[in-house]
Amino acid sequence: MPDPQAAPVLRGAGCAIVLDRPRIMGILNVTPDSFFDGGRHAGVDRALRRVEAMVAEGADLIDIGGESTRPGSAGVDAKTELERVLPVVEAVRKRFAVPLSIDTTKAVVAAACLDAGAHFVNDISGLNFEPELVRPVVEHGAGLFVMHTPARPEVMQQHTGYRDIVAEVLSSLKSSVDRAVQAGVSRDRIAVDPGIGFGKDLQGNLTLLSRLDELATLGCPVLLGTSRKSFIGRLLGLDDPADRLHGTLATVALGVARGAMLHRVHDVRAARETALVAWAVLRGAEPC
Ligand code: HH2
Repeated sequence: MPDPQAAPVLRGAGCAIVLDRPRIMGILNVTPDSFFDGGRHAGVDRALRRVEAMVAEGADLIDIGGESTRPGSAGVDAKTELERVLPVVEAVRKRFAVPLSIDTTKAVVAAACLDAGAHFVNDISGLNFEPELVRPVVEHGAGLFVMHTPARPEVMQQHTGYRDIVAEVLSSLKSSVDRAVQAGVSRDRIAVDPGIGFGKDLQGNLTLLSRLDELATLGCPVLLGTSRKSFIGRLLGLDDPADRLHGTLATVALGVARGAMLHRVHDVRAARETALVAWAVLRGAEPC
């Protein structure tokens, strides 16, 4: 008999993340041009050092990306993306037991990284750019993060007009989840993400964050990615992403209060401590 009190679990290929407390996804961009950490961790040696540091800070999952999706970026071809991420996935898998997700919209990149031992795919397009990306996910029994974006990064900030942003994001994510399930991904392998900063203006981001709890109707764990993003800079008049940690932590705490159990961040220790204290206060009890 399943225990009705048991915490939900998010399954990946050969691993499971127990959502008995908020969990932290550490960002590892092996790109030259990501908006915050571009150029800092490219190459296997630097990437390994970064993973070691994030694991020591308590990361529950590491998200490896080889293509910047900042607003206006044109993207890279699959060969370039693979040359960046594949050696890193292989090396991290050899050295660390921490679950890995590959942040890609390309089926061929997802397949190669899952073959190399990644446990999850993080698709910012929610299966819209390359719907066939779902196939390697099914074949490997991998987990899948589906995020909302209305368009490709190059043009997404021309698509920030919504009649009801929460309803539209919900309906798009529901379609992503339904397509994943129809293709054979079990529901306990899927998490949803509203895509903060992706085709949203300041008001849109704030509306989504203030009504984040409505994503629970999708029946999947919620991943939130606000880390050092430009809406925080706009709110506080801070142009440099390096100055946006405190603003990020406010969104982590309130994201926990509104049901986000996974947080994609650059600053693992700060976000983990913020999330765990917020969780304890919310429940009036220590994390078990
Ligand atoms: N944000 C970014 C990239 N991938 N994936 C999910 N699921 N959710 C997000 O909010 C999200 C994401 C953008 O941030 P970052 O990776 O730091 O920058 P860049 O795209 O410039 O590499």
